[in-house]
Amino acid sequence: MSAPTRRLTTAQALVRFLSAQYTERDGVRRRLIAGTWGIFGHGNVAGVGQALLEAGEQVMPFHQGRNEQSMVHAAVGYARQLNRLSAQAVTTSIGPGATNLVTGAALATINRLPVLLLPGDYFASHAPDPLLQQLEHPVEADVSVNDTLRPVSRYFDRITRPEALIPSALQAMRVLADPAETGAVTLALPQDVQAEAYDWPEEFFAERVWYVRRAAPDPVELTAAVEAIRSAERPLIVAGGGVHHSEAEAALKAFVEATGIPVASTQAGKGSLRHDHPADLGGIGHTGTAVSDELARTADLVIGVGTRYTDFTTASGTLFQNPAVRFLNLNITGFDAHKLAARTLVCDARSGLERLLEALSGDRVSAEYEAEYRAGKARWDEVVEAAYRAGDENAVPTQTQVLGALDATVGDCDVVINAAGSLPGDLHKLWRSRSPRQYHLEYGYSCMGYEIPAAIGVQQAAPGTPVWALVGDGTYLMMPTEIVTAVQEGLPVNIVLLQNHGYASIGGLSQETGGERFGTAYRFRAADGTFTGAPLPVDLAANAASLGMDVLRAKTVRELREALAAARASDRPTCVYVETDPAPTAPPAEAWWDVPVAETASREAAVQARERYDRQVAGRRRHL
Ligand SMILES: Cc1ncc(C[n+]2csc(CCOP(=O)(O)OP(=O)(O)O)c2C)c(N)n1
Ligand SMILES: [Mg+2]
Repeated sequence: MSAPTRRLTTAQALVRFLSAQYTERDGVRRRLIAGTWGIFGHGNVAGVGQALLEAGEQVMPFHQGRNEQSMVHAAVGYARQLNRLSAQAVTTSIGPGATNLVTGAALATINRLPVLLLPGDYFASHAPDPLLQQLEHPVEADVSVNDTLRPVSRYFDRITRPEALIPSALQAMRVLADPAETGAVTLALPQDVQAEAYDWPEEFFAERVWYVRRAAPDPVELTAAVEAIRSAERPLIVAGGGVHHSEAEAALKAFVEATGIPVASTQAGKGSLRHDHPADLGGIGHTGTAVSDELARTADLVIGVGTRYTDFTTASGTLFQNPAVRFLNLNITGFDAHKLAARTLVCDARSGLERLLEALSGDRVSAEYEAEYRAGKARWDEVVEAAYRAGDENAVPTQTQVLGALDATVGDCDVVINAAGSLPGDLHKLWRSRSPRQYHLEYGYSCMGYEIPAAIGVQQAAPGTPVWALVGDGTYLMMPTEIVTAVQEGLPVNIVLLQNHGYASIGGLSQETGGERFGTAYRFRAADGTFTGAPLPVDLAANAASLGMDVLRAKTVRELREALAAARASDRPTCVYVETDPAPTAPPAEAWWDVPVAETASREAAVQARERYDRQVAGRRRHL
């Protein structure tokens, strides 16, 4: 007797299959692919589009996006909010719809966050070649524009026959659900194959649970790690995004309370401890706090937990200056664990911290060390207070005063989203995270335009939670269009739009590195041809209103506070628009960041910047 089959198109089979996939961790089961974002064109409308229609909203919820890149951002926001235990798919047409995915895919993969990409592709039959939007490679005939997704995907296949979907779909789910491998996963779907019928084995559509394992530490590595911690006098934990992905916050808290070891965090790891925990030192590195960076300079053991050690964290290799410093890296991937020539503990963050704590039994840092970092933390709290405080309620707020007003508005579980501009640095130094999911900084790719679509994904993942997308004017202009989606879906996301007429961040960086702020302000051309004229008469608040948001314009600190409270109380998508005072109220950088400066130049600013640069480079260490 032959096994039962079901006759469906490839696209219908894929949608049915995706709707039956689940993850499970700690006894909790979730849909692996909870919904599908889509924009239709000839590359997917009759295949995946028809299949989604036939499946219906109950089987596979569908969300309409405005731009393929921002659909990926929304999916990434969703997956991050749910600690990678649930993800979304994104279907696109072929050609421009597909290549618009590349930036989003890179962002997902670099941040180690799952998203399933389903771009349409050329006809597997090659019958109508070249079809509209098809790349004709004169030598490699099987290459399509979708091949641009290969380097930014953790798994890639082109499904050139219906039955080829079966092994690839299973591999795709494995990668999405695997904490050590996850990122963007691409199944490119030739247009003709999407619509082709096949007799699928019924078993392909059975419910399948992808168990998200908590890999335990290896006993030999554990013994060595315990020894390293016992013999350290000035240990410092660097908490990265892995703490959140693993939901290891409580284990980390128990570990630091037992050992007294303080925690500094990366952008992805901030909020691993509550900001007012005595062992929480705030951000580390170029955008870190004075207390974190001072401890990093003098630490004899740096314990990285779930961190990739980007240049911002290591101050481009200049931060860890103790000649005796050693590293111990607890990470789910061997790739990250081995960075900085570390001792490794390749395991899940939560299970690793729990096992370390058991094995350490009673070891604690000295009282002097604890008193030292507590005093440093208290000093930094005053820096935050000063940056937040607005003396005059009727004055135009500075950017850090905007953060102060938001700090006074949010509750413990509000989510604050940001990715690029001068805000990430200010937030890393100043934000007081009150809960693990509150601080949502995308700083692996630092992609302008992530914030608004990500807010939609976060809101889908956390209904009822106030969500704030913080955007500069440059970032807003990069990608405001997903506002329409928030309006369409009735999602009450909030945007705080800070107008400072251009790229304050890159302007400042340009100034420091000899570029004299060239090309970073949004201003009219002056008589000399440079962009140094009056600010542009662009009304971004009116733009947000035109896309369907409620808009509140705040001109003073008082108006801002009222507007933020009103936005939080509203059940409509609301934009709080504020022009900021450029007065520098943000604390300066406590550590360097390597941006190479012209080695030869005729302008004095660059010559001086290069002298400063050479002094900084000299401080770089290679940890071997
Ligand atoms: C997509 C993208 N393009 C370029 C950059 C480089 N970049 C980083 S910050 C920035 C300017 C951001 O301007 P705005 O949002 O107004 O924030 P501000 O710097 O004024 O705080 C640019 C161009 C980037 N991070 N992402
Ligand atoms: Mg700006």
